[in-house]
Amino acid sequence: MGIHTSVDPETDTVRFLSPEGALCRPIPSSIGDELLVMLYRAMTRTRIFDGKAVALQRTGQLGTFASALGQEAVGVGAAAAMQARDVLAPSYRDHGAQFLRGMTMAECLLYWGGDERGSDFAGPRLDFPNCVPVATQIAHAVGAAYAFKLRREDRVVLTFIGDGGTSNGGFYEALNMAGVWKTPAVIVINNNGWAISTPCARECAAASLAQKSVAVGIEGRQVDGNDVVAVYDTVRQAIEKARAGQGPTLIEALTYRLGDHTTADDATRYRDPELVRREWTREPIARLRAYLTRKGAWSQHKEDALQRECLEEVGQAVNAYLGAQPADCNAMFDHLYAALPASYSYQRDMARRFSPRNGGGHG
Ligand SMILES: Cc1ncc(C[n+]2csc(CCOP(=O)(O)OP(=O)(O)O)c2C)c(N)n1
Repeated sequence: MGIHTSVDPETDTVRFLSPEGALCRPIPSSIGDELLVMLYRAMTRTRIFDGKAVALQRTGQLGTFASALGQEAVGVGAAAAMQARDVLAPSYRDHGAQFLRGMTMAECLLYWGGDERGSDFAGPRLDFPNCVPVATQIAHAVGAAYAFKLRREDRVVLTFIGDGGTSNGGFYEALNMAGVWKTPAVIVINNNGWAISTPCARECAAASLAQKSVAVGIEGRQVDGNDVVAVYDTVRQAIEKARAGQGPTLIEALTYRLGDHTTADDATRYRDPELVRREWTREPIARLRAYLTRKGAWSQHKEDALQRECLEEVGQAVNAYLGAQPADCNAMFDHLYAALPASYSYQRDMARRFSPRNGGGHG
């Protein structure tokens, strides 16, 4: 693969489905209706979960939450292209991908409820936990991928980063080493237009974020991140390439954050509602539904059944989360150090003393 001199945001963007759900070009024959329906179901599941998680936070039952509203195609499309033996290194907005990997909804709620047991996935044991420090997950992903290469293991690491995260120095450093070591890593930039209240154009003057691959000698691609088929197909090719020993790929997925940054944010304070309304006409779920419905592969009856099924699943997860025995106060000190430093030991002793579980709380 030659070094790209540019990635043209107008002409090089991979897209199969238009915002109206019409075909822009033929979908590869390897992507059948069964797979498309699976992707549709996974995106819908994520959206229904998001709605409930925000409601839980608003009613004081969840600490905070970063919704993936509008960006479901990026996480779902990318994770669907992975094998079980591959490893996911997620950021804090990637539960759509994590659900497909086998993280449960109850685990996700525990995590956002401040309980570290939510990061101890029963399913994908080797996937990384959520990374809140911006851009640090790229170094983790590239490091793990380098280890797989050194051990000659047939595994690929996939990681996500936001548009704002690509302005962080850690992103460049990790990307640089991914290129030098030719690690089997796929780095997906979730360009949702915003780093909290900072629009993408205010943090980077490049014509595209995919271009950042050029400086480190790796392949860069840009896809319509609201088209789950484009995300899936591009990530699948990048994973196959990485598995074949041909190195990493940087993929920029162009999407839009339809919700607030997190539940601690109010996006109406800095966004034009007219623009947000326009973005709602491009969102990924309605787009795929329109395509599938026109093909006869989806119907109102199936939609109603799916909505019921997802609400039921989310309801059960909420019950499991709310019914979970609170974590012991020692838990927050348990996995930090082999030998706890004195200042932390003191804090742990105080926590134990004041813990209601130990009959404390009154000093
Ligand atoms: C190292 C670091 N610096 C600052 C923050 C505070 N912070 C949290 S999210 C965020 C913006 C990230 O924006 P982007 O990468 O575009 O991702 P998005 O939230 O849009 O998915 C910042 C600055 C942080 N979590 N970590």
